[in-house]
Amino acid sequence: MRLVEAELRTVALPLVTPFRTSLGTQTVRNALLVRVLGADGEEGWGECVAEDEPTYSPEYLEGAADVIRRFFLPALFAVPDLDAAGVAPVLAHLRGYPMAKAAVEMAVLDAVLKAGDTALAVHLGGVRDRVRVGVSVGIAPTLDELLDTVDRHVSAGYARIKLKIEPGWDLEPVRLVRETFGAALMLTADANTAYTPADARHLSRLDAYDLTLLEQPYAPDDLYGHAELAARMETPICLDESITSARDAARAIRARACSIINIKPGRVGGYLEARRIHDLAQANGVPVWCGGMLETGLGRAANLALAALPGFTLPGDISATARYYDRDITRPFELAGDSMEVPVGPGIGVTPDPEALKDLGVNSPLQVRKPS
Ligand code: OSB
Ligand code: MG
Repeated sequence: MRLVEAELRTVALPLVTPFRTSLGTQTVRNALLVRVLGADGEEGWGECVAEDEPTYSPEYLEGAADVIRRFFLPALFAVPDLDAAGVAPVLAHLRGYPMAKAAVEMAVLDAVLKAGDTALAVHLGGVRDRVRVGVSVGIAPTLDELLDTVDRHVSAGYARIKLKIEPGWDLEPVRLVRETFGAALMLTADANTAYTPADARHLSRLDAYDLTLLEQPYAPDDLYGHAELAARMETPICLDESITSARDAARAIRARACSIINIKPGRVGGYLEARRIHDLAQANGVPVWCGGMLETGLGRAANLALAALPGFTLPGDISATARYYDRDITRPFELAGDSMEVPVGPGIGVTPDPEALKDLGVNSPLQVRKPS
């Protein structure tokens, strides 16, 4: 396609319950959306998963919007025939900002696939029409409230429960959930970098609770620490924040810093790099699963397509719309048994509802046009 125009806008989706992790508490998801238009009327949508503040990753929403407008779009306007695979190479000389790059690539991917009447799952090589999914459960005000929340999600049918942990909220909630729900519950824990290697002995006590994995206990750059912990613990170590590219993934596997990888397309610069990590992990016998960033229906639809690839053998952080929002910008996504259906429509399979964009929008769309 020949890119002629793009629009950037932010929508604010209040969360149904506050989401607390070791990094902070979120009550609203502000999402940056990218709409691209081609010379032949092609239209595509992308979602940037950068959060309000640079806590989970160095990116933040306003910074992402700025780098897209100021640098990415001018570089892409200059390409006469742009396809999705061309986006990353054109932006490669601009360092960093994987979440901003992923959003733009997603929009171009959606536009090109919609124009060609191909579903994203088919394009990526998906082999499933439904994928098993889990819920990421935030740090609760009390253990009783945690048990209530987990009970609700287990009763709803979710295939796996992930507990957010931090120092002071780790062994006890994990033990209680394991004892209350029994050995059959697939249970994991995510520390979002809240520990250091000085906590290795303490974390090893999690081995008593048969977790499927422990996600990102240490700092993103501490591959060596994760390798030491992985050697010491029976619980498999999974990396999230540490993996921002296929090259990172190769290094982490080689260093034995993890035996499972959480793949988030935004964190790694897009769905195409996400697929490369999937392929590499599969070649190395490393299971992967699709992480989440409290996406709107746009990102959720695309994540379901990614999770249809064969190496995504563990349930993803892709929950039903109702677990996040009363009102989304797309049609709602629902749980069917312990799974969700992979969208079959062209592109990412959904488009935002103009009414919802109007009602939830926090600014008017910023239009950026190719200079003539
Ligand atoms: O670490 O996986 C994480 C949400 C925001 C930032 C980081 C993480 C998360 C989640 C939520 O765990 C996953 C979801 O979207 O349901
Ligand atoms: Mg995580």
